[in-house]
Amino acid sequence: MTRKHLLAIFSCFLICSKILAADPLASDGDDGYRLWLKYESVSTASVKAEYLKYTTFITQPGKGEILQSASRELQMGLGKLLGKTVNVTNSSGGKTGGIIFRIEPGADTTKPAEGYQVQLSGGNIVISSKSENGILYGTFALLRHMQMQLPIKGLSIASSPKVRYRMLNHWDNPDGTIERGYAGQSLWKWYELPERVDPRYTDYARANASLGINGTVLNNVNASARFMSQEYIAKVAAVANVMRKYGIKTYLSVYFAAPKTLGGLKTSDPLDPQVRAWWKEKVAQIYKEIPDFGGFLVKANSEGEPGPQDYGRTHADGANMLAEAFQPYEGIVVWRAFVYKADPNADRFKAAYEEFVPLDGKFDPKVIVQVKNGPIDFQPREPFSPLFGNMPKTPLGMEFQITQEYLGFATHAVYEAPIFKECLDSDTYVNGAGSTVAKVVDGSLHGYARTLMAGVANTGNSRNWTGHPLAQANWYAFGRLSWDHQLSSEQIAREWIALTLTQNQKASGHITALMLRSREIYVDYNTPIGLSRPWMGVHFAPEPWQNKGSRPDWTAVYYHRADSIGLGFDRTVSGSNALAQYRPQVQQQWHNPDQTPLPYLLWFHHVRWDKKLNTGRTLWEELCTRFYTGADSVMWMQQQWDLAKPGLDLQVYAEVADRLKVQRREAIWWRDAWVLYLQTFAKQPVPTGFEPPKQTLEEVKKSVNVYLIR
Ligand code: BDP
Repeated sequence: MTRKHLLAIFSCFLICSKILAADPLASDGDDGYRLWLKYESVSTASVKAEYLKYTTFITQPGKGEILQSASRELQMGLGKLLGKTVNVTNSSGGKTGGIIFRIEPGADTTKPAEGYQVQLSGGNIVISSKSENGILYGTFALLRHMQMQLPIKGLSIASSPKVRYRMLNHWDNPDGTIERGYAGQSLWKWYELPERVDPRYTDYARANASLGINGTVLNNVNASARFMSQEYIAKVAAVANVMRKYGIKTYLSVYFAAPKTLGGLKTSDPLDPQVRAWWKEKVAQIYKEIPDFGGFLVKANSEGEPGPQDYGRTHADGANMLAEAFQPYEGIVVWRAFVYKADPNADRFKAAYEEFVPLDGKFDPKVIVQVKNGPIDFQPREPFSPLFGNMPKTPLGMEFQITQEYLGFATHAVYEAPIFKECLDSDTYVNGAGSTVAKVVDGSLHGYARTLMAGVANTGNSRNWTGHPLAQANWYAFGRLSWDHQLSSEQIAREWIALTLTQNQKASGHITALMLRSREIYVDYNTPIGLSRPWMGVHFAPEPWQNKGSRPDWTAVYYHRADSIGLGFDRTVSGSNALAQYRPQVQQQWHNPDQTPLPYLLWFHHVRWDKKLNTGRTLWEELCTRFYTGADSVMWMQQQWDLAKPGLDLQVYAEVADRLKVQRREAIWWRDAWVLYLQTFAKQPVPTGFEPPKQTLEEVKKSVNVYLIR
């Protein structure tokens, strides 16, 4: 090699390294991995000085592994927040200026064991609880307080969970794919477990524990029987060993026919003694490996999954058989109520109620029935499920979906706290006014001993966990609400923004506004005035014209019922009468089309195209107004995001800005698809003031087909 060559290589190296160094997006940006546990250096000097005074030591009584996680987290957090190393001692020796963990065994037994208090006492910060879990939650609360740079003076936080089982449901498959997952592959690397335990599992557990989540179901509800094999139980045990340190119990979804397919029995009939013995043995085998195993989650006789009805038995027969296997242990059985039969004349809305209400009081006390928030399926907006309140003798758990199956996957920014809150705050009127869904779920209405809130996870192995950076807020919001459903959407958004994105007040204001309006904007361009779209397929592209499916409720036309007269599903007494499943006060809100609030109108009524709504516009005009203003409001979201830019990390800014561009394009896609398709029935022009779609219906259909092929 000549000197000239060497020089050329050297100067090329210099230029390349300059380019790399000059590119802050590629090298210096926030990749989102740390979520809301960033622990960035405290920037306000006076606050920092105060924090330094109270963090000279950590006192941890005993060697419990959850306490160790708490002190490890504190050491790490304080190291980053304050740039100091803090030692852990087993006694304060009367010193002041430290953080003391205080377990209070046998204290007030009426308080739930996981509650905690964090307060200034005797010159120390004292974190007290009746349980190690509570100390861990208190530790995270203190770290949250410090990350938000709040004053130590007058520090007094007391909190306890309103719901006992707060869990994520992963719809992850053994091959690494995730059903309805949009953030990469599964976090669980089954092929390398149990020997290699990915350190990321610890960060997953930290993130959940920081919100108070205490359970995780590792596999898809459309479950593989493989998880019941000895090989997989050993793998699950390795993951459970990590979760345990953070107070998280591990659960599995089960395949109801496993006794037959895996165990080689002739049947999986829940009343068959051999089948019952098989499950008992299986559960015992699991507890040998995982002594704190959480329990089973079951999807049975739903969307082709096997279940007790295959043998002429009921959901209660199936659930109780499994509950029997759990009698010697703490574990529970979570039985899902997501069922609907392939009956061409039925209304899917009514199915879960019809199957489950007659079984009220027939379930073993170890069973919790898990109900999706709405009667159909995680739509952008649904009325609350009429099951809530109508099974007073059976604990009903809430199932929310955090992953954005119907909310634009990982490209649309939709903050979900308002969806969760809307359902929790709905009044069922079962015991008079104020009988909210939240009170059903937290057990205060019917006195359920076991209470549950589950969220279908939106995590994957994307570096930032959730694909869309703002989707982290949905994981966060679910966790915070499962602990305390009284928190407001705005409070949670502000907290998440401060911990994750920025503490710049102006930027935070713009992002809060964007987040709080994002769901309504999405509904407007996607499914306004009570439209829904749970038809088969990828659940992403607009296909309101889809009219072929192996069953009627797997088509789009089944749901919107557009015809030459009007639009919407008549669920009043003149139609399917699904409304009758609600209490009279609820029926009253929705039975008269003139008084039904617009967000629910087409859920319950078939409305004429030319009907004047209370906005002064006809149905057709109102629909167009929503589709157009919804799609245009994405530009408003873009503006808000741009205004926040000075307070944001550049990598995060750019990533969200790009995704918003995609959202804008796809919002127009949705708008045009609906407007052009519905126009074939309404036979009216797009109202003045709105520019008619540039494409034809055929062109939109083609673009959707191309999408579906891909
Ligand atoms: C639907 C999903 C499907 C799930 C099902 C369920 O499209 O993938 O398996 O719910 O919850 O929303 O079981």
